[in-house]
Amino acid sequence: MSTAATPEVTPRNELEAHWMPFTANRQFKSKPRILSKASGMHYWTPEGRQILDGVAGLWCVNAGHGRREIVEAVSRQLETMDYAPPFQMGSPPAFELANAIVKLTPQGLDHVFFTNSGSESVESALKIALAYHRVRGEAARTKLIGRERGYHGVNFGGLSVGGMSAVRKMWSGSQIPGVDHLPHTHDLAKNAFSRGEPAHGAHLADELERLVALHDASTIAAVIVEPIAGSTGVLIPPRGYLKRLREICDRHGILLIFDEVITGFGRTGSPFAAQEFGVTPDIITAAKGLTNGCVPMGAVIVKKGIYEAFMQGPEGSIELAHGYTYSAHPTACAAGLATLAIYEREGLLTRAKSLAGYWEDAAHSLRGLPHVIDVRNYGLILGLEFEPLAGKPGVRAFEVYTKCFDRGLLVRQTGDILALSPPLIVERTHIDQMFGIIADVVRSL
Ligand code: PXG
Repeated sequence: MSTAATPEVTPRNELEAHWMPFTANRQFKSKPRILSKASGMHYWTPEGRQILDGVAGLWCVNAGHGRREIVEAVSRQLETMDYAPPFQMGSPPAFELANAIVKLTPQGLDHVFFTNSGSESVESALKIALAYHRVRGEAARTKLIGRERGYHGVNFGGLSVGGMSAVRKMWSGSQIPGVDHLPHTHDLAKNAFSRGEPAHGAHLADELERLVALHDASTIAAVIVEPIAGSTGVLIPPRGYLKRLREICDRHGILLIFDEVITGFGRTGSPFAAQEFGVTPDIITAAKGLTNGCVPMGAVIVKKGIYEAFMQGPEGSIELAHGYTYSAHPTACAAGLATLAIYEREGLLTRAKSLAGYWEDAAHSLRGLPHVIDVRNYGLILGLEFEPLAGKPGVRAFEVYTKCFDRGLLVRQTGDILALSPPLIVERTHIDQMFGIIADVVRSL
């Protein structure tokens, strides 16, 4: 027994103060999973157990962990200048990073607005879309269209255009008005075990025509979709679907926003999914891989015409009343510049393409294992879906998740789906190891 004078600090007590995000706090705190060190493709637990990183942290550490060049760039920047106000002032790394980003984006997307996360990128993009129509004299275009099973972060705009019921329901009465949703594209009956883009479902883009007919194009500002939906379980776009969305948006003067928070920076085999799928949106939202996950940062990249629409009125007027204290933070910019330099030097933004075939074969070797009802993949992404346990949705995949961790592999679980998205430095031996562990765990269920 502990005494009042010398309280016994149990591990659980030490963990209590931190209200953990998107975490089953009580379950976690009774059986914690702690990571305390990382290098290359691996994490280590405090006890020294090595964990292979199958998810690049959380879809962000694309160049692998502990990259010396980023550490040194951040440290140099902190010593040179720790902070500079971003409003009405500028700092060199901000302009350098914006220039470096627009070299990677599809042609025509050449202006960058900096944020600090994916959620902030989404909020900024939605606000820019609404304001864009307004400054052009189309102020009635206030409606935003998202998609079922979309995830666009946790702030009110992103929550409202998002389509993840578990994330929305607590705030169902408090979402922003004027939002509608396209149907999701997940169709296991027709597309299970597709390799790459599923064949069936391009027609679902035509649902946008129905929403246009319902609301009238003159009231719709923008459509926002993830090219590949990540958080709701890796939903690959049906062949031709994104192109059709683009055509319908063009027909009706609606802006198309690609939320590339997870698909940006090489995940699909191209710098951005827009290039991979040959569809150019008007706005791209990004974050995560921009700084290799080292320093929080996001970006909204817009077409020239959008930026230019704002550059009017008195020259001394602030064109967009929006921004954050930490927009274009010098430390984040330094991390971003060092990260993009690594991506370029090591060819990481297209490396997923050369490994995609090997990845796909390894992934589809899981077909036929007990309870596996779908395997889907694109670039260096895997979605593995299990038949839910009767009356206990998510429990089966969570068991796989924890057993993988016990066996030394970090994966990501959402509902009854497991997602994999390893650092882009992954080697074939790591891929073999990942799928070997998953297969063993699934066989042991
Ligand atoms: N948009 C997309 C497409 C995302 O995937 C966000 C916005 C929000 O980013 P921030 O930086 O505010 O978290 C995300 C975030 C998962 C998982 O397990 C994915 C995300 C976050 C947490 C978990 O797939 N993506």
